[in-house]
Amino acid sequence: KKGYVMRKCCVDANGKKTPFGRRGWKMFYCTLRDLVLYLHKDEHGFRRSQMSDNLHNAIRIHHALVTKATDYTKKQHVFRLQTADQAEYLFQTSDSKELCSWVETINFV
Ligand code: I3P
Repeated sequence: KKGYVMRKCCVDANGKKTPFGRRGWKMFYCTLRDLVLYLHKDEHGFRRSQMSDNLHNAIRIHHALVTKATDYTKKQHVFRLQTADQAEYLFQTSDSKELCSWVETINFV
C-alpha cells in the first residue's frame, strides 16, 4: 500500500516524548513494504534513493500496534502507530476509507 499522509512524531524510540520543535505535522509519501513503512518526500523517493537512504526515515511495523486515534480530535481520519521500540506516531489520511485501509493493511501484515 502507498499514498500521501501527514505524520506527527509523539514519542521517540526511547519511549521519551518527542521534543518541541520536532512534533509538527509533515507530509510524506508512504510506502508499506516487507513490514517497513518507508517515508519519502514524494512518490519518486524510492527510485531516487539508495536502500540505506530509504531506511533512514523508515518505521519498522513488526509487532507494532495500529489504532484509529479517536481521542485525537484536532484533525480527522487519524491513526496512531505504536512501534515495538516504543515510538509513537500519528498519521492523518485523506478520508475515512483511506483511514480504514491503512489501519487494516498495517494490522494484517
Ligand atoms: C508542534 C506543532 C504541532 C503541535 C505540537 C507542537 O510544534 O505545532 O502541530 O501538535 O503540539 O509542539 P513544533 O512544530 O515546533 O514541534 P498539534 O497539531 O497536535 O497541536 P503538542 O506539543 O501539543 O503535540
